[in-house]
Amino acid sequence: MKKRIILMTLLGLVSYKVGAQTKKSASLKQAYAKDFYIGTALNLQHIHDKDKKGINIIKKDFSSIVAENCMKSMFLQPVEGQFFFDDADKFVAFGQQNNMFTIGHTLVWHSQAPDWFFVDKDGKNVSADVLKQRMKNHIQTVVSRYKGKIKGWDVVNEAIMEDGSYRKSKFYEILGEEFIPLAFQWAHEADPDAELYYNDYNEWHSGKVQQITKMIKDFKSRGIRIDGIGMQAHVGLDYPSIEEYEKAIVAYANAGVKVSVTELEISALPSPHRISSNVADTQAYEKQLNPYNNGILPADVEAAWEKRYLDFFSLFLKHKDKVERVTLWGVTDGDSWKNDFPIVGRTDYPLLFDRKYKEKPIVKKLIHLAKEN
Ligand code: 9MR
Repeated sequence: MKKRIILMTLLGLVSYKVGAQTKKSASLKQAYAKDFYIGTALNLQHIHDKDKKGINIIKKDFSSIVAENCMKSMFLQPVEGQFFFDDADKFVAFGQQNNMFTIGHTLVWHSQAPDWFFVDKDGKNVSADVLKQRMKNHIQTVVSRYKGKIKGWDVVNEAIMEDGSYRKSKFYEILGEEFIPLAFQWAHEADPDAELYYNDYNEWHSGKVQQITKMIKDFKSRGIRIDGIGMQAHVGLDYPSIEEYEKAIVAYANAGVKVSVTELEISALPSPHRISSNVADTQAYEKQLNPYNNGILPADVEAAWEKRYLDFFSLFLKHKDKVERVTLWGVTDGDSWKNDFPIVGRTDYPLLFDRKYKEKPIVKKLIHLAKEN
């Protein structure tokens, strides 16, 4: 009898441990594997293996990665013809080693392009032919280097404004709207198997939706490859509405492409006066716009913030036939660009892991949500 009791106790302990481990090993990427990739953005600390705790989270919870900064053109080609690939190579190798759906961000973007790209030696705008040749060389050098390894490219980033007009960037000024299809064609030539995306913020504004769906249809009628729209999701507690975001997902899918939710984070701070993700649109610091600078979110704010994550993920699950990937813009709150945007020096709480790398309760809730759907 005594032996039996000891055996039962031991069995109980073992199954408790197994249960605890199963619980511990439940990960976001496993929970959503049947639905879509779950991605995150890697910074240089991750890429150079200096942030071990961050890396452990990335390996456990995410099935897709994108480089937050190191593949932007000012870093890849700071001087004409001189490419710097050290960081990007390490990023891509990490994706390969860990079998992750690896995304390249971004080939053509008005921001963080090197100054030399658009001007001649006298500082004057280059001709259309010269800019085309520079774009083609940049795109094809980068895409062919990672052929077969980068699975999808943000080919063009943030070229269309909320009212549907084209951003008056140097690309547009010198080449007109054709710079977008040209970029897609050159990327496709360099890696015919890579998926190609147009990526932008505030893509739920009706003017933007109209212009982007028109562009997709135009590409398709001309036989130019476009696989998806990257819908950045730098969102807040009260913008945009789920309905607005949903309408846009449906509109892009109806135009014949997949949708990826890119750059997702939900700010827990009071909304700034102007809503934009354009890095140039900063605002002055005001104390009342930085209310939780002691590292603690009040319970009611945390509850509202969790509800927003659950509402968005419920939406993504509802449209899982259209959504290829959902990518968070960073791992921990401490990593997030939102601490300095649109106001420098705030303490925000937008991501799934806290400043001490602790998983927030929302992670288990998102895992549970996936299991229910
Ligand atoms: O998160 C990125 C931040 O570290 C950079 O300073 C900033 C400027 O390049 O870019 C941030 O990422 C942007 C992304 O590349 C494109 N969409 C908007 C993102 C936030 O600005």
